[in-house]
Amino acid sequence: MNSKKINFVVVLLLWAICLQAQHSRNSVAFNSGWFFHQGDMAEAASENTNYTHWQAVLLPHTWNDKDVLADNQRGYYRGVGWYKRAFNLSPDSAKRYFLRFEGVNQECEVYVNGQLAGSHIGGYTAFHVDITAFLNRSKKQIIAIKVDNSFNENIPPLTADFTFFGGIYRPIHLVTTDRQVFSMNDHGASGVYIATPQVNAHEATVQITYHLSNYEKKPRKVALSTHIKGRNQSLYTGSRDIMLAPEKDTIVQVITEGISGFELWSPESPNMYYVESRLSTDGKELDFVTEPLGFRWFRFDADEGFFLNDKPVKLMGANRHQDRIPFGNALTADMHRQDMHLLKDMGGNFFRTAHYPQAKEVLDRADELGLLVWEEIPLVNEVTRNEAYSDIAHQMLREMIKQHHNHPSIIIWAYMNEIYWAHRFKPEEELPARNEYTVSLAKSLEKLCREMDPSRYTAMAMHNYPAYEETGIGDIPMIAGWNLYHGWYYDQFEDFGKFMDEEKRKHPHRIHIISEFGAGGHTGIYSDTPERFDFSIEGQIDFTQAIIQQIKDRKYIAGGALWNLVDFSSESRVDATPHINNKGLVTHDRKPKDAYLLAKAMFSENKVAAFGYPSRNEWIYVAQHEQDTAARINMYAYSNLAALDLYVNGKHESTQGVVQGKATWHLDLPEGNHVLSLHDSLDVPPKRIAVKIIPHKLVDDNLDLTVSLGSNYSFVDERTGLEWVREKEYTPGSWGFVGGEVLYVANKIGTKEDILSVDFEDGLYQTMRVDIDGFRADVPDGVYEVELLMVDYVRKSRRFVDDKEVNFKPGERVFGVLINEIPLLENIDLGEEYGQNVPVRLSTRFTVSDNKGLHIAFDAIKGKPVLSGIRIKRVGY
Ligand code: GCB
Repeated sequence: MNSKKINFVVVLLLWAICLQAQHSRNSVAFNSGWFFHQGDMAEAASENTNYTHWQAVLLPHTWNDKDVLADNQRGYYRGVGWYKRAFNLSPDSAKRYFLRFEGVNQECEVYVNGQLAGSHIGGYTAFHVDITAFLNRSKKQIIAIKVDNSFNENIPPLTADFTFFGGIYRPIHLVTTDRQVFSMNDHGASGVYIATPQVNAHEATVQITYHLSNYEKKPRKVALSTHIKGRNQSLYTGSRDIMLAPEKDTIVQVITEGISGFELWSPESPNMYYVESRLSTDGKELDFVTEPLGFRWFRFDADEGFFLNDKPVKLMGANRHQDRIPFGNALTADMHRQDMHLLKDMGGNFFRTAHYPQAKEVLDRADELGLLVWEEIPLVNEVTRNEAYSDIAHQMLREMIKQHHNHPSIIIWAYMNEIYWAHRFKPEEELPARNEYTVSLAKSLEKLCREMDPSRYTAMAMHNYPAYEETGIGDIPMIAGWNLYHGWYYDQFEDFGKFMDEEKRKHPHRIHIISEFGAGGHTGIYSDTPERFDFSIEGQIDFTQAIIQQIKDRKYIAGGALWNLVDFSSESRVDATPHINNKGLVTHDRKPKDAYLLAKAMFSENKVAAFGYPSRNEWIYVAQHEQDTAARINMYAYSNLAALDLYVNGKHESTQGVVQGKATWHLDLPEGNHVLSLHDSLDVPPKRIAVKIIPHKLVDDNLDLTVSLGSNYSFVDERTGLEWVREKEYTPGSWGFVGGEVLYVANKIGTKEDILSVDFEDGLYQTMRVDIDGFRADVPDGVYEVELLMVDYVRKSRRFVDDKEVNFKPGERVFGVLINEIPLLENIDLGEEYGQNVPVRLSTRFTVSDNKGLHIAFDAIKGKPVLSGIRIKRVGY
């Protein structure tokens, strides 16, 4: 043979091998080439492909990625959006064609060549649409998809603290099969359901239930073969003949006992196996699917907590929302993966898919990384009392359980979150009927879970509200999940333990788990004296530490999931970062906060150590008296070692014990740059910090004093790093406020209202000194620019706001402002001239002479003057 011929044979051989590797089922990603139109459009479903008012998009896609951000508009588009694309396909009459949608929020109609081929309700589970009958014989096919995320009282969730992004936000696949297949019409699932009814460390029984479809008009005999395999290892191969009934599904169970030679699945060793299932006839493959399998068993005990493979495991981790700014919920597989790695690297072994079923990618990674999962359907805050709502809730539960049935990571199915939360807004007389309905819905969902999957536990997440006890709803699920925020929304940290111990006393046989606990943390808010609900990084640290410790101290608490792994979008939420719930352990762009590092230290078994303040490198220290010339800086490190040695600029500073995951140093540092390091053996990168001191006496020629009033924290504008230092009281020769008091609303410092149009500075405007007399700074003679920041706020304590208009309140806050007795403003009426929650920023230039310094005085005429911030900057001599 000449070499050309040899090459030819090799190519042919390779081709043959490739063909063999190709399976009869062909699934291709179908995410490119789409056009999108926001809004409804007559004829959108037609075969017309004039895309004049359409925009080219790549799936996954959401239309709300930008309008949930700070856009000075309340609300986000909830309505119809259309997706359309043409593609070439000459259908083979011996094949079936399906579209597999992994997630579309929340109602969807699929049109193929102008005809409705299928529809789906519910935004968080997958579904299949059989398009075979709608394909043109000619090559060109047009798919148009109508998606609607409008409020619909029949579809959960009705209300919730997260954004209901609309769109085809998870991938689509075009699946081509033969006419005998693993069912494509069983709730968007694979048609293969695996269980291990008996398993120990050496031997297991694997039970596989197959749903098989035959699209032919006559019965067909097929061979069903099953191959259980691990990496380079085969555990079982078997085959049997099955007679498939015509044009309907046949259900077959394959039970194989005595499977051995496997390694168990656990968080430390997540050994995965796969079940390959093949349908064939006369040696020709008809269909092929692969599903995951892990060998493990588990149980919960009311007193002792959770056991995996008979070993006690404290379930510690976080909840995870699926969005990311500025992509909304349209995340790439890599983004989902990144979150799972963050959780694993934090030392977590557990997470809750709050508040809805999540992407396949998430559960695949949970299997592979060894994360135990609580998965739930989105019944949040309240229910609608009608049949349609109940039917859809049941359908969601069925879909979730079927679709994710085979993931060894899943241990809990749940179906309600704080389902009495909205009680507070309902008429009192409605509550008994509402409760009765909710309880019966819970019973029915519970029953469905247990029937469909007796191998998992069931749960419900409750909050500390008496109706759960009064209605007995807490007794329905197998596990009582608790969403608790002691020391954040209410009470003190230690009340958490008291609350749980009381629950344990009342219900000694219940299994308890903490389904949520968390505090807000803003990476621009820092305080040496954190307070409840101030959003300071230190407050988040203290909360996280105190609650984790109390969970660890109680054996009967099976575990806890922090709220939330990530900062997530909640369009109508206010707080220190409007539109975002910032209880994340990492920021929305996935940068760890201190609480993440602390949790890692408290969860991890391997040795860990890290410096605190991962995103802070500059400290401005405010000298408190004339002799105060060194900056007092609190520095933290998080670790699970007993003690840590700190070195400052190469010199040993001190050894500090690690208490509940954290070591603290109070450093006195001169102005300048410093390098902090831990012992070399720990391999922790040194932390470089820059320290500035604002002296007691303001003598600096380049003075630029930026002060946050009425606050217990300093506020960093994260766009530029500009820090507004915490206020102090005026003393002669120095600077500070005169008179007034710190604003508290409902016992929380500052207002937590959305200060309109200044989305990076809300935390600065939100705190203020009320009824302030003035501000003095004994600056040297010269020209100064003086800026005053103030806001008339809405005097309410509320978490969510959907006001569409600015509220004007004339005559309630009228005052004058004088600088060194010269009137700057007379009769300013904040509520009338600007409106509530509208930031007011006034500035002027003023020449200080005769060593008089600056004296800004507020002259109250009606109501109380307010001041949130002041900037004094020297601009001339
Ligand atoms: C809860 C809810 C969750 C909220 C969280 C919070 O209890 O279940 O959806 O986001 O509180 O941050 O207020």
